Amino acid sequence: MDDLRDKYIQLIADAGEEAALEALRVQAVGKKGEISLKMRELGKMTPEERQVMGPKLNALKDEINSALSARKASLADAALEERLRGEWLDVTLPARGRRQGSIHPISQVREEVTAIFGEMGFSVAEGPQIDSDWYNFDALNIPSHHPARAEMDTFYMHRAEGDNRPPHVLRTHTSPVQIRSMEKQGAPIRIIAPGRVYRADYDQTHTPMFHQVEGLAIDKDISMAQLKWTLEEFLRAFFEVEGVELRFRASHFPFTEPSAEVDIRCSWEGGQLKVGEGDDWLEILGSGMVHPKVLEAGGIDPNAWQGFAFGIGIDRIAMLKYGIPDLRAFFDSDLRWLRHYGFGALQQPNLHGGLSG
Ligand code: 2U9
Repeated sequence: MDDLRDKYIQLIADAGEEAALEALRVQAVGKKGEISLKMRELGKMTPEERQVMGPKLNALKDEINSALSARKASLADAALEERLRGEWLDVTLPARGRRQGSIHPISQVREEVTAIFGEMGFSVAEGPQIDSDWYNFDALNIPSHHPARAEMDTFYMHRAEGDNRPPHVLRTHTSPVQIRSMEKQGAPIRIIAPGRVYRADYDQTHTPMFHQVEGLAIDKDISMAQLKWTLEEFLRAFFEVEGVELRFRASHFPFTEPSAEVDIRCSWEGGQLKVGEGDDWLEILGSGMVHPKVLEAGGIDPNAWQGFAFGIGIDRIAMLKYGIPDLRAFFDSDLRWLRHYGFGALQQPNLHGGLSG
């Protein structure tokens, strides 16, 4: 009996894993285990022998069960210790930096422009980027022989032989959007049309795709004075300068009459633009009173209505506001350029002029 005890106590102490302990339990105290078989033999013993052996076998069974439980617990403890040794965590390590995206400067400027004109009562109109040459040119008083049509370096859509649909172009300005809005909603109207436009041109200040925002206000008695006020308000809000000063220079566009190019007073000290001070003038946008022929093309009676229109290059005013010298930086996939000008993931100028990120 003592041999049996010593054997199992030793085997239990040597067991290295839970499965081995379970096998030992079956071998010793399971239904057909060594000790259970011995207990069955009690029936064949004399009452005297049974009185001695019975309690001894019961005690042995208890002892083995306790040893099994104790060993099982200590194996579990050891396994936990081992896991904790392998899975330690240094809570003093600096946190891993999160890569954060940020709004593209063009999108940001477009939002700024939309918000400013929105407060003045202009809503946003959108339209197709591929349009017929009628919407892009004829409706804007640019007939086929007109030099402006050639000047605009237009991308024409390819047409298969036998395709008799009117020629389509990548819009060279957002003006077709205003024509479509005039047709759809009639007068009075106050809209801005921001969006992508396309011209075959590529250098430091031109990219084949760029962004414009054009504005249109038509009512019974809209005047140049209201155009001037609107543009002054816009430029003051956009450049965040109280004293913006504008200069209207007579110009010519086929779609407006009279037409004016608008400059703002500025200085270029140390290569940095300051709006509202200095002795320089910077051309910033084009504008004018909508040509009667253009009103007519949009289905609006030029004898009853009149209006102003303007066009602004979003990329250009974004470059001026944020000091980006090369337009191509906006469309280059190498974002280090933009980061350099304050548009990186870590510095994120937001709509309210602050830095976040
Ligand atoms: C309609 C009637 C008139 C929009 C106008 C300009 C003057 C203009 C340029 C600014 C910089 C184009 O992006 S740019 O190169 N635009 O000078 N745009 S008036 O006139 C319109 C538009 C739509 C129905």
